[in-house]
Amino acid sequence: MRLEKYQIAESNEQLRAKHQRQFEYIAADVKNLDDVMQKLMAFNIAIPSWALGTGGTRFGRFSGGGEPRSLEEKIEDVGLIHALNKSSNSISLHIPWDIPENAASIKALAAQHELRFDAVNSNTFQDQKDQQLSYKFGSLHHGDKGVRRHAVEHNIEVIKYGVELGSNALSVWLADGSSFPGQLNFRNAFQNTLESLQEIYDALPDNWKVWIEYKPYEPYFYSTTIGDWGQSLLLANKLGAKASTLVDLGHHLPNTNIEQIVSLLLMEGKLAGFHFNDSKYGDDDLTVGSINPYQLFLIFNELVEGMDARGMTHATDIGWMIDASHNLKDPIEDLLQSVEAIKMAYAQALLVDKEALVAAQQSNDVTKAQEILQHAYRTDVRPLVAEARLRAGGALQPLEVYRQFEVRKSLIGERGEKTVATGL
Ligand SMILES: [Mn+2]
Repeated sequence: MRLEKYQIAESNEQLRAKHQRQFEYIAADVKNLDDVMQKLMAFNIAIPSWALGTGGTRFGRFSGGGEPRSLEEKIEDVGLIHALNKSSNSISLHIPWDIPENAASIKALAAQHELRFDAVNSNTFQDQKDQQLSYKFGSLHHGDKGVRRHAVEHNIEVIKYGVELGSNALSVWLADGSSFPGQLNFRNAFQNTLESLQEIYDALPDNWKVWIEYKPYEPYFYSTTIGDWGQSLLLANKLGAKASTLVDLGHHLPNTNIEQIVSLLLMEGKLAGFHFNDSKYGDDDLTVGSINPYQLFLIFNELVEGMDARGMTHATDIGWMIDASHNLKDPIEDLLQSVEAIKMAYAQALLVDKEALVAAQQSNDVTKAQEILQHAYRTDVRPLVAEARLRAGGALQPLEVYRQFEVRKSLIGERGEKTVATGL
């Protein structure tokens, strides 16, 4: 299933007059309009291969219809998203859920959809079929050298798949931890993890990076061996320049000030990238911006400020990726909503009057500082984001086009009502 350019153009034509009025209204007040539009058009967010199917809850999985049955079909789904929003030009693979058997043909298929491959993700949180050495008590931190070696070799294999696809980063998330006091010696667990990561680091090609993700709890409930950004940064600093910290928005205890973490990681040159999602209580993996869009804006405000301070290119100097799962919504609709929410927060951050904010901070004008941030946040930037999509060849209203042309119905027709994508 592909959406043709004329279908998107047809829909845009119907909406054009109304859009133009709304765009001109906001554009009149944007000081650096051309710069903002260029940045919005350049900004893309990678789609993870595991987000195209209906994810499970702890208690069960309710498949939607027309889920992708293969890596090829997952690429087609990301292609659909990108055709609509022109903001999702890459796919992040999870090994072994999505092993590219024939890298050349997978790359060619992706290129047909104007897609490339983002970071590859390893998996040492599940035992694979017939696996002799179990990850039940951890992987890279395991007390048994044989288990550690097995996990290291898996990561090196994932790098090899990534090299074939033109990817240049390995993303490592470990479930390693403990559920009961006394179960682990924390120092030994950390040292084992560091040694294992060092072996993986040594296997990285020259232009590659390793991104170290952290998470405070779950699946284990007493300790996690890489539990927070401090532990991740400690490892990244010990490993070297190719290692840095990956921030997953859902991997913090409630009310953590994530924007402050982002600011300091950027200051240290150690912010690798982002896994976007939203949450109310824990690692809920909800649609980005569905629960706390203001926090997302505050994070983007620090990202823009911190990247500008280091002269970084917003679109490409950090890895931007969604990491969410869906058990209620159509995954493609959910992803369209997530990308839209990210671009809105980014657009709002670009509108912050930075000079005025610096002046307010220097004079301790707390009221003014709040006004400046909230003025940007309360600006309806949707016409700006839509205009950027239009100029890039996408749809003014991606979700409406998706529904208008009954894409899911076509996918069910092609793939069937009862299909299950690989993943959790
Ligand atoms: Mn993640």
